[in-house]
Amino acid sequence: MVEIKQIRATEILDSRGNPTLMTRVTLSDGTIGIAKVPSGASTGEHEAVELRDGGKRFGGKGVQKAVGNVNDVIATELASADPLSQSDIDATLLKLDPSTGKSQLGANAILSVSMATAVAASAHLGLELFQYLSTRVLGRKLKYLQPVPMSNVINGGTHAGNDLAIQEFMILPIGASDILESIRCLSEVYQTLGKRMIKKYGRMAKHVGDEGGFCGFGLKNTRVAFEEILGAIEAAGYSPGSDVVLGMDAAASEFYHDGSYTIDGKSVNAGELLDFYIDLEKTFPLETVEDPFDENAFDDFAEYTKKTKIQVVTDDLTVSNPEIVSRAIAEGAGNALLLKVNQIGSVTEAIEAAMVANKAEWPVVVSHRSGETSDTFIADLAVALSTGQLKTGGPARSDRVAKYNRLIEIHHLLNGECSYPGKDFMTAWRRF
Ligand code: 2PG
Ligand code: MG
Repeated sequence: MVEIKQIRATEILDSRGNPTLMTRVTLSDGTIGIAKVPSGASTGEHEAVELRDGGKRFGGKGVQKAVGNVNDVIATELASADPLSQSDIDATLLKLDPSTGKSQLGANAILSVSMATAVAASAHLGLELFQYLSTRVLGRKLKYLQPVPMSNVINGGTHAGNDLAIQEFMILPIGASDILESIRCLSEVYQTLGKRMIKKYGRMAKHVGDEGGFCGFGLKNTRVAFEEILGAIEAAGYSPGSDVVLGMDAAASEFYHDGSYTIDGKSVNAGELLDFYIDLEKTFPLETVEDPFDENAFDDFAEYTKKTKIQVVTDDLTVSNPEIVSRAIAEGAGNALLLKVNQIGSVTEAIEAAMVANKAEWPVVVSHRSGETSDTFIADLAVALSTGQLKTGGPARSDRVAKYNRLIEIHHLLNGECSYPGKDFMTAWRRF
C-alpha cells in the first residue's frame, strides 16, 4: 500500500511578491505532489486565517511559522498516512488544529498539505488531477464540463490604483462552442480593449492590475468601464449579449463605511446602491454580480436577490464556509457561491461547501485569489466539480494565464470530449 513518505514546505513568493507556501508531498513509491497556496487582498472577515510571522521580515508577511508547522507538526502526524483517502487526510489535519479559522497551524499551512496530497495521489494512480478529484474523491462518472471563464478585463478597487470602486469588470464568452474558442474570444476582446484604451486615454492605460485586467487608467466610473468593454467586444467582432455577456465583482465591503457606500464620486445607502445595480442590469448585458453589499449585509443581499433575475454571487459574505453558505441559502442572501479553497483551508471542506450550494440549486463559481502562483489546482477543481464557471482573471500574466492554459490542456487530454456550458453557464452543472 502506498504511504506518505515525506512532507516538505518552503517559503516562496506569490504574484504580488509576498511570501506564501509551496509544499511537496512525496509518496513511498517516489511520486510527488506539489501545491502552492494563493492569497487574497479583499479578504472576507470570516475567512480561515493565513498564518503570517509578523516582525520586520517581508514586512511581517513571512510564512516561516506556517512552513515550520508543515515540516514539524503536520509531517510527523501524516507520516505513513494513506494519501488516497483525501477525506481522512483532511480530517486528520482538522483534528490537529481545531481552532476557529485554523489559526493555530495556519490555513495556508493546512491547505498546502491538503492540495499537495491530492496532487500526489493523482500522480500515483496515473490520473490527471481533475480525473482523480472527480472519480476518486467525488465518486463521479467520466463525464466532464469545462467552465465558462469569468475574465476580469478591467481591475479596480483594491486590485488597481484608479478611480473605480468596483473591483472586477468581467467578460463571459458564452457564445463559444468549446473552451478553445472561449479563450480565443476573451483574449481577442482583451487585446482590443487594451489598444482602444491606450488610443483614448494614453499609454498609462497599458498597465494592468493584480489580476491581469487593465488598470482602468482614465476611467471615471462604473458605466464608462462597461461602455469601454462593450465597444471592445464589438470591435473584436463579437456581439454583446449573445457572444459575450458581462459580470462584475463589486467587493462592496471595500467601499463600505459606517452605513454608506462610496462609489463613482457619491456616497449612497444600500437601497440606492441596489437601484444602481438594477439600473446597470437594464442598460448592459450584465448577468452576474458578486458581493454587491458589505460582507455582513445578509438582508441587503436577500433584498437584491429578490429583485433581480441575474446571478448574485456570494464571496466575502460566505467565505466558502459550509455553515455560512447554509445560512445565506436559508436567508435567500444570494443565489450562487464563489468557491475559494484558501478561504476555508482544505480540499474536503471546499468540496463540502460546493455540495451544500448545489443541493440548494445554487451554482458554484470556482475562483482564484488576487495573489496567485503558477499553481493550476483550481482549473482542475472547476472541471472535477462540473461547476460550469471559473473566475481566474484577465488573460495576462503567467499566474492567471496558467489556469487558462491548463483548461486548454484538459480539453486536449480529453480529445475535446468535454462539454462547454455556453449560455447555460448557470445551470449546465445540473446535468453532470
Ligand atoms: C475576490 C478575489 C478574487 P481577493 O474578491 O473575488 O478576484 O479577490 O483574492 O483579493 O479577495
Ligand atoms: Mg470577490
